[in-house]
Amino acid sequence: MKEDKNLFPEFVNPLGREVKEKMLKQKGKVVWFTGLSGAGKSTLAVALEKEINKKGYLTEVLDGDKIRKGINNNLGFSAEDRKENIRRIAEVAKLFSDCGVITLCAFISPTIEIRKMAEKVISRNNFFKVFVSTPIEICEQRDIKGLYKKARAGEISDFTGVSAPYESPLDADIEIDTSYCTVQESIRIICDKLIPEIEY
Ligand code: ADX
Repeated sequence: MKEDKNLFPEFVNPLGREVKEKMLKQKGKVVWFTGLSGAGKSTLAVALEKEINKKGYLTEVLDGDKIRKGINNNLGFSAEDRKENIRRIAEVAKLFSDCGVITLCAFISPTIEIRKMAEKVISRNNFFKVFVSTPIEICEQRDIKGLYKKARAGEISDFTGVSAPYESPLDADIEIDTSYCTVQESIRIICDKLIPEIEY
């Protein structure tokens, strides 16, 4: 039987990003939080999600704990695994943002090379980088998950900031040190710059 392409035109010409952005009345974007474990990346991503949801924006939060339990549950913390972790996350974030969703990614993403790779997958004008620059002393004092203590005791290897590197970005769209800035202040600073980029 001859295939009738007109039966399902949406399969022949799938809806493009622009149509989806028009439907959602927002412009897709990946907001990428980088920083040490305990710096406040996920806290800020969740708080930002709540704030912009109130303004009517559709969002999705991706963070280390969620992704590493699911799609990336076969990856550890070697340099190679971290690269693969971020590569997959960047591809997923691209899919979401191509649907017009504001995608909030909270990952240590410790090296310039890794973040460049993510930015390349996602594309520069779709990528909004937030450096959560809370110093290691503060992250270690907080030690919410008790991981710094274990890393210092040698029970966890390749721990970022202790036995594995973290390279600070020099080109972030926004830098926030959560030891000075409250969550509320941080969200205001991010929104002032982000909203003009995502409003339709
Ligand atoms: S990344 O380096 O590959 O970007 P990711 O953000 O996914 O890391 O995961 C970081 C989280 O994994 C941390 O917040 C912490 O809870 C946990 N973790 C477990 N082991 C390590 C480790 N060796 N280094 C850093 N984080 C670790």
